[in-house]
Order: sequence, then structure tokens, then C-alpha cells
Amino acid sequence: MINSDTIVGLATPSFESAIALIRASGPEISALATDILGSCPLPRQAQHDNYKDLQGQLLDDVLFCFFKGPHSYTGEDILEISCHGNPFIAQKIIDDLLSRGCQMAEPGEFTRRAFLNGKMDLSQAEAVMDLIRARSDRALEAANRQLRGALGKRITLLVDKLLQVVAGIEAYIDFPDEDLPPEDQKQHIDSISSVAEETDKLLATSHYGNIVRDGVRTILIGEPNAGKSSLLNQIVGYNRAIVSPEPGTTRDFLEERFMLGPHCIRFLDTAGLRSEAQSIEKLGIEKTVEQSADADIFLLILDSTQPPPPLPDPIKNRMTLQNTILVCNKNDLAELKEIPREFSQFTLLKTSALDGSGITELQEAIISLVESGRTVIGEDLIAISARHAHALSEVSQCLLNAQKKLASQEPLELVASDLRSSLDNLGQITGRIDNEQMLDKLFASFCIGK
Ligand SMILES: Nc1nc2c(ncn2[C@@H]2O[C@H](COP(=O)(O)OP(=O)(O)OP(=O)(O)O)[C@@H](O)[C@H]2O)c(=O)[nH]1
Ligand SMILES: [Mg+2]
Repeated sequence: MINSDTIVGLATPSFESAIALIRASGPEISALATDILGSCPLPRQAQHDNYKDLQGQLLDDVLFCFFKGPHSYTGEDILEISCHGNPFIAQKIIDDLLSRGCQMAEPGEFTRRAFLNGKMDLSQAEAVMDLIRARSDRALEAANRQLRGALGKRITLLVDKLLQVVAGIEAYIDFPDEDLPPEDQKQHIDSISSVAEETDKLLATSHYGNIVRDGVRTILIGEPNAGKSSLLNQIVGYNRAIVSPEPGTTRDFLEERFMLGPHCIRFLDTAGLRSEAQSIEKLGIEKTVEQSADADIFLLILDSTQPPPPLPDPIKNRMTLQNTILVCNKNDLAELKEIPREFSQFTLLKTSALDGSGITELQEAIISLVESGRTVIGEDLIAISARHAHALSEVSQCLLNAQKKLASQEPLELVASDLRSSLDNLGQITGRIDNEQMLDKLFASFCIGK
């Protein structure tokens, strides 16, 4: 029986497929491999062999691959077994490994071990999941950068800078009779400001991070019959939504994901907005307002043959130069006569959903609107997650407090305490912390076998 610290999990989905991969990691992998094969395979060399269970029954013809720790994903010894992609076979092999003393892996446990063994920091561990979930070029790029430590490196730079300030300040705490010389005070204030500035730059990537991870929620709004559904169909290139000359065709909103350039765009077609709507249509309009609350981009579709409609305040208040495109549709019939005054500065495009003119321009305008929200930090594409944003907001607040206290010559202990809190929060991002609960929560969202 091998030690139960050795875990096993299926690394591939449980479907019929060409190959299934079973992964085991832990301190007694070489004993386990010897138990199964008679000897441990050479590291990093595929070994083609039979898999026989404890009772000697042949289960499959498999490939064994052994990785000697610390040169492995988890940092421990790992044995990978590639069998035929039959979930039944994979389960038989896993059952056999369990009866030889392995323990079933929890979700994300391999990556958690990689983190605990210092193979990656927490931001890199999260990037593994981002990489698995990436559905667009930009999501892939952001995940790859983070996996290679782009965010971790920036956080470490900030930590080092703050540690210097803390050291400088704490030296004076030990000598209460001595005041901090003015030149030191200025230097510390400058250093804290530069960390605060960098923190805010990182924070500014949060919205872009959200849309890169979850897709860009782009809502088509406008009057009934303006051509919202027709435009959606033109953009995605097939008849996704019902179109009819009758106003009020779209009742419930519908969502369609579509790749535009490097981005995954989640288009939301909605019920047309009009004040005299009745019952069901009214409910549809309420949903449109609801969906607008967390839309990233607004496409306001105007019917060029009609005067522009009034918009509900909750929608209008969310529309800005940075997130809205005015689309004058039915341009084949007429030129829009009047642009609503509040939107006179907004990007405006003319389209015809009937003949397809202006659609490419509309697609390009959506991409450039998304890209304009990207904050460039050095060479790296940094797109922080909601968890990182939460920690960085705390950092930002603590730094502000420290700056104020330092400037008004409050006791240095108080300044040092604010700086320590900033350091703790920075530490939460890369995970140089001791918080089991946070790790449980984070790794629970991973797949088993990862
Ligand atoms: N000539 C012309 N007709 C269009 C254009 N776009 C849409 N239409 C027509 O306008 C009518 C309404 O189009 P829809 O796409 O259903 O409009 P909608 O905004 O989704 O309408 P609701 O779902 O009722 O809110 C249909 O008969 C379309 O064929 C256009 O650019 N030019
Ligand atoms: Mg419609």
C-alpha cells in the first residue's frame, strides 16, 4: 500500500475519445509505478505497456510517462497514464490506482500542489484556469502572459519598493527621539506615490480583464422595428433572430456569442423600446432595461426613416462616448434627419441590414471600442480578475492613508501599519499568504485532474 498523499485524477473529460489521460502525483509514485510495472519507467520517456490491475486482469494497452520531481507540474513525482479514450477503461484504471493506495484528487489539487511547492504563484495558478477557459485570442494572450508571471512580476516589484519604505520608516520607530529627516520623508512619500500610481494602472485593467474573460456584453437597443434583429443576423452571418415587419417581434432578449477579431462578443438582441407597449411587450422592455445594467457596449439602433425615440433614463445614463455606437439603420431608405442632442458627439455609423452595407464598419467599430478600453502597461497585456481588483483596491486605499499620515506627521507606527496592510493585500494576489479558506475557494473552481 502506498502513502495516501499520492493523488489520482482523470485529466481529460469523461467522454468517448481517442485518448484519456490519468494523472497521479505524490511522494510514492515510483513505488506505485514499480508495483504496476515491475520497475519505474525512466523519467520523461513514454513507455508502452499493458496495464494489469491488482488481480492481474489486463485492462488496456497504455502509455506510461514518469516525471521526476521537482521537474514536474506539481513539483512532486508524477505518473501519467494514457489509455484508450473510453470512460469505462479510465475508471477501471483509476479504481485500481485507488485500491493500490492512491487517493482521489480534489478539483484543482494538482495545481494547488504546484502552487504550494513553489512551482508557480497564485496569479499563475489562476492563469491555468483562464487558459483552459479562454475562448478568444485576447483571452488566450492574457492568460499566457499571466501564466508566464507578468502580473506576479509587477506585484513583486511593488512589494520590494514598499518593503524598502517600511524598512526606512521602521528604523526610526526604534528611536522615538529622532524625527524622520525631511528629505527621507519626501523620498518615502514619492516612493509610496509611485507604488500607488502603478496600483491604479493595474486596477484600470480590471474592466478589460472582465470582458476578456467573460466576453464583451454588447446590447442592441432601439425602437421596435428599427432593425435590431436584422442587424444581429447580418453581423453573425445567419438568421439567428426572427425578423418581421411587425413592431414588437422580439419579446424576450436573446444572446449570441460571436468572434470579432481577437474578442468574443456576446450580442444581446432585445425587445424594442416604446412607451405605449402592452403586457408581454412591456415585460420584454423591462428585461431590456435590466440587461443594460451590466452591458459593456451599447449599440443604439436608430431607424433612419423615423425621428429618434426617447430612451428610458436607466439606459441613457449608462451610455457614454466610450461604450456606445449610434447605428443609423435603414440607410437604404433614408438619411437620418436628426441625431438626439445628447448623442451628438457619439460615434455614428450608417448601415442597411437589408443590403448589408456598413456591417463590416460596424464590426470594426465594435472591436476598436473594446480595444480602446485596454490599458497598456509596459509590453505586457495585463488583465486582472475581480479577485485581484478587490485586493488592489484595498492596497490603493491603504497607500492613500499612509501618504496622508506621513504628510501630516502622524506617528510613524501608524504609517508603517498602513504600509503593512498594503503589503498583505499585494501578497493576496501572488499568494504569499497563509489563508487556507481562500485557497479552498479558489481551487474549487478548477477541474479534477488539473
Ligand atoms: N429597408 C430596410 N428594411 C429593414 C432594414 N433593417 C430591417 N428592416 C426591416 O424592418 C423590419 C423590422 O426588422 P427587425 O429586425 O425585426 O426589427 P427589430 O428592431 O428587431 O424589431 P422588434 O424586434 O420588433 O423590436 C423587417 O421587415 C426588416 O426586414 C434596413 O436596413 N433596410
Ligand atoms: Mg427584433
